[in-house]
Amino acid sequence: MRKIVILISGRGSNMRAIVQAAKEQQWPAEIVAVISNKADASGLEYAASMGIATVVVASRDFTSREAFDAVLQQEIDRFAPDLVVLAGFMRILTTPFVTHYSGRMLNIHPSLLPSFTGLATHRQALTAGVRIHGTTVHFVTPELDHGPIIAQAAVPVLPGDTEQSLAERVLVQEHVIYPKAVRWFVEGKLTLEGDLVHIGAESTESAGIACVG
Ligand code: NHR
Ligand code: GAR
Repeated sequence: MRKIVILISGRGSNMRAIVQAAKEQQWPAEIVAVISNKADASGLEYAASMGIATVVVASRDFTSREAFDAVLQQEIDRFAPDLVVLAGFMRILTTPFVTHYSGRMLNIHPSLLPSFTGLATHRQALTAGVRIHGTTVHFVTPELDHGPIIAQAAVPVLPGDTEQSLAERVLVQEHVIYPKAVRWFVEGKLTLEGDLVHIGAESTESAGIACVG
């Protein structure tokens, strides 16, 4: 069994989608802990209700990113995970931390990378006037939102869309592609060749989803 630690900051709907898929599809993997940098993250309750260990490392109690990341790393490594999954985790991570989990840490970002890195991606998309928006699962590298891309899903931007309506449409697809990408990782289907991700041949065609509105 591969061991997965999931990091959240809030609602944790992506975490929930991964926990449910692992259970329903009987992955050769176990979610061993859910760790939040915020004590009031509502996703913690769901994780606890599923019998998953929960940990809070409150980022606001730390004066430096280095100190926070050091404790976070210590807490993660107690569970000896094969994979660390960022699921709505809202803190930028330092280079030593990211390097420690090189090739075994994934993130889902709410845009079609390389467009719209950073925060407020749905606002960025509406401001840019793009007709297609979406979400990306990628390996985490020190440079924010620039790691090798594993899977993407595209959704239309519709007339009258608000940040919220667009976020909801994107989130539906996040819950499709993130469990799929994590499953590929635990099944050993992902290989990194430099900056590019290779997926076992039979899976590659479903790594890009286009949702026609
Ligand atoms: N860290 C590294 N080094 N590389 C990445 O690719 C990372 C990362 C940490 C988080 C997720 C990312 C996203 O998907 C992620 C990818 C937080 C911020 C941010 O600016 C930006 C991108 C992401 C996550 N956070 C503020 C900060 O100062 C705090 C914002 C808040 O607390 O609400 O850390 O979008
Ligand atoms: C998701 O849309 C995720 O892509 C995004 O936050 C939401 C978390 O939802 N992540 C970021 O913006 C990272 N900076 P969830 O907590 O319900 O999974």
